Formats: sequence, structure tokens, C-alpha cells
Amino acid sequence: MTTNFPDTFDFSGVNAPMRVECDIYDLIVEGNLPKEIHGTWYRTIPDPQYPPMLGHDTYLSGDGMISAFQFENGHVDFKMKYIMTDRLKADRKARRGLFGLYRNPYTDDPSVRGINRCVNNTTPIFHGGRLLALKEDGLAMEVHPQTLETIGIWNYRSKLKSQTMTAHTRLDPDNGELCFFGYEAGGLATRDVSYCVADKKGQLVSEEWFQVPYVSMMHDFAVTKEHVIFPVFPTTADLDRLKAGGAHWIWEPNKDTFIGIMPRDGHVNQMHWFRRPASSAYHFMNAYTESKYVHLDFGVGKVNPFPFIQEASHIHPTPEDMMGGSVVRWTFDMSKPGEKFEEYPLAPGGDFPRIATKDHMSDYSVGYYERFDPTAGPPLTAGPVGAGFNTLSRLEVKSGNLKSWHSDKPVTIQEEVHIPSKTPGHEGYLALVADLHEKQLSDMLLFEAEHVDKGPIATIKLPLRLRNQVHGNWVTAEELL
Ligand code: V55
Ligand code: FE
Repeated sequence: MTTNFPDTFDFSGVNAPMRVECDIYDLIVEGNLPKEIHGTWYRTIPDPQYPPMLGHDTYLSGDGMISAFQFENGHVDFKMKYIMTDRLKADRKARRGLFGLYRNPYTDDPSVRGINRCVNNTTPIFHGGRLLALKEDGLAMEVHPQTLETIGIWNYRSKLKSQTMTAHTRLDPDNGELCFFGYEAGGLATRDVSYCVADKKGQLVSEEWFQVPYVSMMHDFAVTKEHVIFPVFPTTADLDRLKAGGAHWIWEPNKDTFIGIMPRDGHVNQMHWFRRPASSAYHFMNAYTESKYVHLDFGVGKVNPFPFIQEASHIHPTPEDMMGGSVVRWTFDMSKPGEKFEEYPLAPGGDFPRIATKDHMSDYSVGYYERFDPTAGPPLTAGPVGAGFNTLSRLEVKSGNLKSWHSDKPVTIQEEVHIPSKTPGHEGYLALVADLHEKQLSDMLLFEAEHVDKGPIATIKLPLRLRNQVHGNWVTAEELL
């Protein structure tokens, strides 16, 4: 290969492609790694095999790489492997990139017309005994949980009609049900959205379709014990623009935000649509129903944060626009007709919200997230948005109390994962991969979730740099049996 990767933030510094598959037995551990931690932390990373055909691209297009930190008895082993998608196979055969713009097949090399473009690079989930690598523009890819070998596309034994499956599914911890959806379900830039439920064995038990007010990048949704919540923010797509070789997404701040809420034991035709002016968000911390109220907690922003979407929209947000977000609670009164709802501020803005699995969909007291604190150091380039987070926070959602940690070195942090403890009353652990910008290496840091402010209790050293994961999930050893 003679071509270099472009000299843009998506492909340089700690974002430089690694393209390394590896298997490391017994990583070096400094500090106290509790022996009770037994299970695997799966992570998915975009890591482009080849430089972009068009000379530029977004981080989000990178070929899916899946990795696993396997914890047992105070030891951690590590594995990382490419997900062998049809797209990666086609590129490898040609020994160059053949795919054009992010989610625009009209810009591809004619030789790959009709080939599945999904890179499965966003979220690994384990459900119904299967490890699945997800990305919102296509179907799930099944991966072997021990070897990380690619098995093949998982479409619920051809039962799933939706052409897409979100990377953000919602697991009900009490009955093991997996709720998910797919947007652009009927094809490129369609307003069709599927809402699906798989039972704890991984059988698809329902799929219903509805239409959203406009085609929107619906990255995540939320589910409570009684309701399902579909947020529609104005990052929009248009088929004519795609056919003309343009960007899939632009930010349209003159369009409103819509929130559709339906009863979980009901049907999509019972959707109640709420509405407010434009806003942007990618991830929801949690949601729950309290009598007639539905509460939705998350970090809301003023503008789409992705530079490649801002560029396509010809907008130049100020630092204030970019930093202007906060963690909020949106409360919807389901007993009243109409489009209005309330917003309550909770905490400073950020993203990568996580909570203990046992708390999903229910009234809860603690959430974790990451943010950029300018007093903790200058911005450093890392990850798909350009600026990496430097601060890990634990939020008590009832009081707004915040405990935080940041490194004293030039370090950015990747998404944290929550690991439950078996000790009653123990809040569990948080683990994250930190990018050590000076050394161009990565460490895994492990925290006591209740005491993040005290800093890591263990550092697990890696002999290489790990590219920024998008998302990860913890799977207990019992689940993997
Ligand atoms: C996101 C990530 C994606 C994507 C769309 O974090 C949205 C948001 C890694 O791919 O395709
Ligand atoms: Fe996400």
C-alpha cells in the first residue's frame, strides 16, 4: 500500500489508524484489580483498513474492529480483530478503498454497487446467547464471543423486515427483553422507523413500523417499564441530495425537535408527539415512568457536534454553541394532550452516559458520564467529534451532586463501562481506556464507581495505542457460559 491516510483529525494523532489484530495474554496490572471482576468487556472501534477513496472521510466510516478485555481472578487478557464485512472483503480484494462518502452509495466505485456498505463499528451487545456488532445503517453482524471471528449477518432468522437496526438497543433487566428500532427502515432516506422486541432467548417477537415527521439521524432511543420514547432531532437526510453525490446528513436548525412516546404494551399508532425548537443529542442516560409522567435524562446540545456534518451544512458554530449543552431532564405529562413538555437542568454538559444495568428503565439515583472541563487542561484531539473528553463524572440525579476525576497529564478518555459488583451495597466499577497523548499508548483505568473522584484503583497497561472506541458493553462470565 503506497497511499497515506489524510492529514485530518480523523486520521492523525491518537486517531491515526492502527489496523492491528492482536492477542495479548495477561496484560500488566498496576494497583488493585479486584478478583471478583469476572467477565468480558467488549468494545467496537472504527479502524479504516484503507485510506478513503475520495481522499477524505469521517472517523465514523472506519471498518469495524472488535476487541475484548477478558477479566478473571485479577488477570486481564486482550484480543482484537476486524469484523469481516462484505465491504472490508471487497476493499481487501482490490487492495484499496472502494467506498465513497459516509452513507452515500451513489459515490462508490461502480465495482461495489449493491455490496452491503455497513461496517458494524458502533456497539457490541450480547443478547440471546449471541454477540452482535451493530451500526445504525445496517443489520447486526454476529461475532464469536471467544475468538472474535465473524460469523455472519444476524437478521433474526430472516424474520426482521427492517433494513436497519440501531446501535442503541435497550435491555429490560427484569425480563431480558431487548427493545430496539431501525430508522430509514424501508431504505435510504425513508421516513420509515421500525420498533422491534426480541425476547430473552433472542427471538423476534414483534416488529411494527411508523413514520417520523422527517428523516432524522435517530442515534438512540429510550424505554421505560411503560413507555417507548423516539427522539427526532433535526440532523436530516434527503434522497435527491444523496443521488447528486452529496452528504447524507445536514443540520437544519429551522426544523423542530419531535419526541414520540408510545405505550410499551401498545402499538405505534398510539404515538403521542411532543415538540420544541431544534436541539441535538446522541445518547440518553435513562428514562422512567412515574405515574402520569415520563422522565428522560441526557446531555442536550445546541447544534450537531460532528465536524463533517457541520461542514456539509455550511455552519461554523462558536465554541459557546459547541459547549452550550447541559445534562437535563425532560418531563412529559402523558395525561395531557398537546406538544409541550418541561426541561429541568441537572448538571454540566457531556456525553457517554452509563448506568448500572439493574437500573435500566426504572427510577434510579446514580448515573455516570464524561465531559470536557477546561480547567482540567486544554482540548486534545481524540475521537470522532474532534475534541476528546478529559473528565469522568458520577452524578446523583436527585440532588445534582457531582463527583469527578481527571488526569494531571495530557490524557483523553474513551467511553466508560459499568461493571457490577457481587458485594451487596457496592456500586460496582467503571473502566475506560485512556489515550496517553505523550506516549501514544493506551492504559485501561479501573475505578470504584462510588468513588470516581479518588482516581483509578488499577491501571492495566497496553503495549499499543487503542483507537477511540465508539461503544462497549460488559458481559458477565455467567452470561457467556
Ligand atoms: C455515531 C457513530 C457512528 C455512526 C453514527 O456516535 C453516529 C455517534 C461509529 O458510527 O455511524
Ligand atoms: Fe452512540
